[in-house]
Amino acid sequence: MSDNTAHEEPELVQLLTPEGELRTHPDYPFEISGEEARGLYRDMVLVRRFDTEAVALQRQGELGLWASLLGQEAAQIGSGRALRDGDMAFPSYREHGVAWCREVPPRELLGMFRGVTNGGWDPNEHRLHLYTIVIGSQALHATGYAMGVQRDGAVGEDGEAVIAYFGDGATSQGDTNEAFNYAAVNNAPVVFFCQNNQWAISEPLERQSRVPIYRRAAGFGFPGVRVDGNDVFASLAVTRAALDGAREGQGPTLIEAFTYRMGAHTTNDDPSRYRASAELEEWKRKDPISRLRAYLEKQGLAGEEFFAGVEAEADALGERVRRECRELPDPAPLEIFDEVYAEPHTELDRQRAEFADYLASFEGAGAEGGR
Ligand SMILES: Cc1ncc(C[n+]2csc(CCOP(=O)(O)OP(=O)(O)O)c2C)c(N)n1
Ligand SMILES: [Mg+2]
Repeated sequence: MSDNTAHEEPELVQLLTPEGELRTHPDYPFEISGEEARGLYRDMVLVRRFDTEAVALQRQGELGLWASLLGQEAAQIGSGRALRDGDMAFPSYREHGVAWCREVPPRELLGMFRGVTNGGWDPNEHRLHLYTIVIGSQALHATGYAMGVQRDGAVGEDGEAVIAYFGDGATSQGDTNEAFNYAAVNNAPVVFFCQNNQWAISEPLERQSRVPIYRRAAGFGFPGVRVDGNDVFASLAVTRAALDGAREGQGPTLIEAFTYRMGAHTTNDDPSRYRASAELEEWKRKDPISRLRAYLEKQGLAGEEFFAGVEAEADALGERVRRECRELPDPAPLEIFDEVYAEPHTELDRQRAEFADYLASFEGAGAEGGR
């Protein structure tokens, strides 16, 4: 079998090396103030702490499940901070860093994984759609939404752009490929942000694609770019450029953020069964947070006081997350019927009444136990 592409070293946009050195890239001129760089560091540290706490809460039985973002902080914070307030994002289920940038309170994220809500937050308020578990489907939702933006005329320099997040595994889904094609032929203002974390549960990247993921965009007729997903500067610069392109009528871009899932797929998974620990060690050296810390230190942009301050903030966040998680109220059982349909109808009323009778059949619990 001939294969001309799979073994070439693909170009990777990198602005910050694992050693914390700044690089220039001809296509992505980049300048950042000390304040902004410190802000990105703080975001990443706080999001990592939130994630660590959530894993621990699951282990303690407070959450049913958690999907850790460990290792993917730069891809998410870089792209999340590239969004303007009015832009719309469509996440999968691991985008806690993006949710952080969209100011979704951490407890709202925990609600779904605790099983006390079917959603969590108001997508319009936060400009972040609800988490999507059905792999790749949000790429179509984002494309449809972007076509709506186009039809509303909300385009141009000050217009709205849309971003869809999904993983390497999702690129094998029909929905994702349909979204690519639909976005391309309609020139929709959408950015496809693929976090290639090298694994789809236990399936490695080579089971998803014969060519580097970003190159698949060419077949659909739009640009694709591979960015170092552990480099927050590059993730920010590349996403910002793609969003601006979408806004200005240049249509979709596929960004492949080359990164690594440092943890398990979810708390239900044990990666030691299918991947070598040497792989993990190699990626630890590319850690997104330590390279930004190295940059801040080398440039004299932050000292001990700053780092200790962020650490103290992380401790406070951890304490808050643990408390708020335990305080999340259980929903009244009959609420399950409330937001299934926009309008009530007789079949739903019948089901609700039947469930209310069932609840009332328990000793000491009336239908008011439901509502
Ligand atoms: C349509 C569909 N098929 C299968 C699954 C089961 N499933 C859940 S996560 C996952 C792997 C997804 O991998 P990837 O897209 O790389 O995202 P990652 O979990 O690595 O962030 C699969 C197959 C699902 N949720 N939806
Ligand atoms: Mg993956």
